[in-house]
Formats: sequence, C-alpha cells, structure tokens
Amino acid sequence: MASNHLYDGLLSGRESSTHCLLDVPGGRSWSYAELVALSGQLANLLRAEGVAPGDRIAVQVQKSAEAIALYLATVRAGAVFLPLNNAYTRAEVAYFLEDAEPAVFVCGSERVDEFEGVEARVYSLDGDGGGSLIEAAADQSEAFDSVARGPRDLVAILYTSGTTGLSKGAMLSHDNLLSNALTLVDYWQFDGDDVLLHALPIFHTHGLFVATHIILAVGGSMIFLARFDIDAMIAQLSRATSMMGVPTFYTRLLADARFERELVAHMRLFISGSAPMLAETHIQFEERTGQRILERYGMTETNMNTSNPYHGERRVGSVGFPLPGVDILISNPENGAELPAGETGMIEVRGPNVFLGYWRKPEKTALELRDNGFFISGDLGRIDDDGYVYIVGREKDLIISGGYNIYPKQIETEIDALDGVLESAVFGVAHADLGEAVAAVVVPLAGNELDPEQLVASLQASLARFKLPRKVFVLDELPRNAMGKVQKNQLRERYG
Ligand code: MCA
Ligand code: AMP
Repeated sequence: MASNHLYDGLLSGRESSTHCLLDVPGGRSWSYAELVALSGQLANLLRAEGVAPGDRIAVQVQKSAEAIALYLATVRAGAVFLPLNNAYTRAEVAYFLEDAEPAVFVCGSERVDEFEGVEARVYSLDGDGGGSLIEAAADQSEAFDSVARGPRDLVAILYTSGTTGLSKGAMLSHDNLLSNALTLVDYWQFDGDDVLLHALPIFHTHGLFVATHIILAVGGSMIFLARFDIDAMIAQLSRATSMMGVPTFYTRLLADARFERELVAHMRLFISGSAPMLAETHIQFEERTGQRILERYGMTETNMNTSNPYHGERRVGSVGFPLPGVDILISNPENGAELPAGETGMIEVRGPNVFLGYWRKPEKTALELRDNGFFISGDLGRIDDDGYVYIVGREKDLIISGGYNIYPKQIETEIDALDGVLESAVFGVAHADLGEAVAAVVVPLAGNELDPEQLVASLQASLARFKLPRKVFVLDELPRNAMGKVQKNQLRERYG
C-alpha cells in the first residue's frame, strides 16, 4: 500500500482498534475502527466527487466526531484541509473560498442557502452529524487505500490574518504536522492510557493539531466537548488524565468553587497556550490544585515552538525551552541581525515544524520566512541564561482575545468604510475573562455625529461577532507621533 506520511504516521496499526478514540458526552462514543471506517467512506465520497491530490476541502462546521472523520478523509484522499471558524460571516468566508478555490465546501445546514452559486461542491454537516455529507457517504465503501503523500506535500491551509488586514493561508506540510505531534508526545509523555479533556474548537492549530494529533499518535482517548462549558468541564474532569486550554479556560475554572484539589488530584497534566497566561493565574492554580500548569508557545505557521518541561522546573512567565529539533534565535527587529544572549528582540523560529509559506502569496512569504529557514514570528522575547524563552510583547499589531487572534487592521478597514467615519484605531484592552478585548476609537467626518451602538450594529454583516468592539469611543482626532503614526499605546493607557 502507498504511504501517506501524516495518516500512516498517526494511525498506522490502529485502524481496526476497538479502543475508544472519541467520547462525546450526551452523544456516542467512537472507537478508532469506527472513526477510521467513516473516514474511509468520506474519502471514497471525495474521490467520487473528483477530488484530486492537492485539492482543497474547506470546512466551516460545528465540532463533532464526524468533522474529525472528514479531516482524516481529506488527509487520506491526499487533499488539503481548510478549516474555518464557525463565527465567520458570509462575507469573511467568501474571501477564503475565492482565495483557496476549494473543490468542496462543507458547512452547517443552516448556511447552505447563503452559499448557493459558489464554485465548490457544497455539502452540509451539522453538530449532531446530520446533513447531506454523511448521508451521501453512507453508500460508499469503508475501505480506502490512502493516496501516497510525502513529508513535504501540502496537507492543510490555515488562514491567519495579517497586519495589513488581509488573511493569508499558512501552508502546512505532512511533516510539519507529524514531526511536531511526535515531538510533543515525547516531551509531554502522552501514552495510550491518556484521556484528554478536549473543549477547544477544531478549526485552529491548538484543538485540531496539537490536541487531536497527540491523542491519535499514542492511541489515547478524548472526551470531546462541543465547546467550553463550565458545568460540562467540572462533570468530565474526573474521567480525564490531561487537559489543554487557552488561559480563559483556566481563569473560568478557577472562578468556580467546584474546581478544587480533590476534583483534579488524579490529573497528570494541564497545558496552556495560544495566549499569555498571567503569573497570577499560574499561582492561583497551583495554590488551588497543588499542580503547575505547563505553558507552551506556538503559532499557526509553526505549530509548537517551545514548551516548559514535563519533569523539571515549569517557570511562571516563561514559555519554556525550544522543542527538540527547533531552533530559536532573537534578532534586532530593525535590521534582522542576531542579538547577543539575554537581549530582547524578535523571536525567530526554524525547524521541521515551520510551514511551507503563504498560499499564493510568495511576496508575503519572502517577508517573513528567511532563505536560511528562520520564520520571523512577530513576537518579541528573550532567552535567559538557563535557556528559558520569555515572550515580552508583540511587534505585530494583534489582539488575542480568549485565544482568538484579531487583527485591528481588518476592523479599522470596516469601520472606516462606514458612513460618517473619517478614521479609526482599534486596540486591545485588558479583560479579566478574555485576556484582551477589542476597543475602538472613532473619529467622525466633520459635521457628523456617531452613535457607538449603531456603529457596532453596522459591522455585524461583515465581521464575526468575536471581533466586534466591546467599547467604542468617539474622539475628534487620533493621537499621532511626529511621523504621523497613531499612538495605540496612548490609547491603551487612556481607555484600558
Ligand atoms: C466568543 N466570543 C468571544 C470569544 N469567544 N469574544 C471575544 N473573544 C473570544 N475568544 C463572544 C461571542 O461572539 C458571543 O458574543 C459571546 O462571546 C458568547 O459566545 P460563546 O460562544 O458562548 O463564548 P464562549 O463559549 O464563552 O467562548 C469563549 C472561549 C472560546 C471559550 C474562550 O472563545 C474559545 O474556546 N476559545 C479558544 C480559541 C482557540 O482555540 N484558540 C487557539 C488558536 P455575542 O454575545 O456578541 O454574540 S491556535 C493558536 O493560537 C496557536 C497556534 C497556539 O499557540 O495554540
Ligand atoms: P496564531 O496566529 O493563532 O497562531 O497565534 C500565534 C500567536 O499567539 C503567537 O505569535 C503569540 O503571539 C501567541 N501565543 C501563543 N502561545 C502563547 C503563549 N504561551 N504566551 C504568549 N503568547 C502566545
């Protein structure tokens, strides 16, 4: 049988295992064999649709076991998976469909009508597994010989916004994903007895690759929650051995009196990432549970770069050491020259985890990915004498809210296009639950009055709800420096 680098690397030898892969509380439980069988039917359906190696399968669906089967089917068919946040509006999705030209687009039943007339073949898949996709696959054979794919072949495109406001598709190869998963399995000591409490969305690196791949690679199980729900988390923790989350998961758990030492005394590992965790959260967590959260650092373009150790000191405020096989250097953000040990500058990353480049944007790729293989992260940091990496800020203009990345430029562009607006500045302000929240300052055109509430309402057609400003301030002018650049730091200080 031909080799499919990622699929075989993750699942080889386990395709007929009756061990539980996914347990959906309130729903059913799926063994490896059952999920693999469904992925075979879906892969046959994709083939029947004429999907060829390298074709894109765009997916905007609720979290479900069937969605994971569709992901595996895409990998097996040699195609390219393109997951999209369910919160994206019709307008946002239209951009991705135009840019990526997928052969197939799968969305929730309620959205199918909105996408009538798009080039792709449209199927529906709902959170309960209903919809036309699974119906159409039901007649297909479960047996499927995976299409041969090598380590450097493209397997996924994940869009990340840019500071210019235009989303770029990060192209990830079979080996980007497999090498990182296998490294993490080792580093975090996962094995087949692990039961991971999985409450993350599966349209991002964290929930789809980091969490799911690790479990597949070791033959472990996941308790698969459709979303983070505090009652479900408290109810399921007793059955889990490990959990992964963004800092908001941990602050919400800590805010609940039921989250106490005995509830999690059996847990082997709590991992956090995607956004900075406050020292205060680390400390409270340790006081409450006697355990220290393991914090790690990653990006869509690179998967995971650094991690605190499993054994050894997990340092509060640090994202740990470069993972085995990953090189990190700190450079001068002005000229790219490598800085001496201990100095703060741009974090650059090189390794088998670093992506292939941006989809159909060679000029953007050239700006961020050096010829020598180092990717310029946009994060500012330093490495201490013991080798621990610290992220101290971001050079890129980015808000991370509840683990979702929000690029101010996209919101500013939409606000500036509204009637009566001269210009705007969007920035992040500290938020107890989400880490950061979106705030906007808007300057009206001379002679116009702006109503903040109405302004936010006008943005709803174009922007996903999580990107909408939670506070809007109307000002006569934006603070600028001598170069004419808007002083967002001042705005953050004044309105934070
Ligand atoms: C939901 N809302 C949000 C967010 N999520 N607003 C700002 N930021 C958010 N993250 C808004 C909704 O639009 C809605 O607004 C209201 O909050 C309630 O929505 P709901 O869905 O009920 O929210 P929630 O369940 O409380 O969700 C919050 C959450 C969720 C649990 C923190 O956002 C989440 O699961 N985040 C994880 C994101 C993640 O996986 N990131 C990894 C990226 P309205 O009422 O107006 O409709 S991968 C990555 O970053 C790298 C590679 C890495 O290192 O991992
Ligand atoms: P994304 O574009 O969704 O891949 O988000 C990647 C960004 O999330 C990184 O460039 C960092 O700015 C941020 N990030 C991820 N993990 C951490 C962490 N543990 N601490 C601070 N920032 C993080």
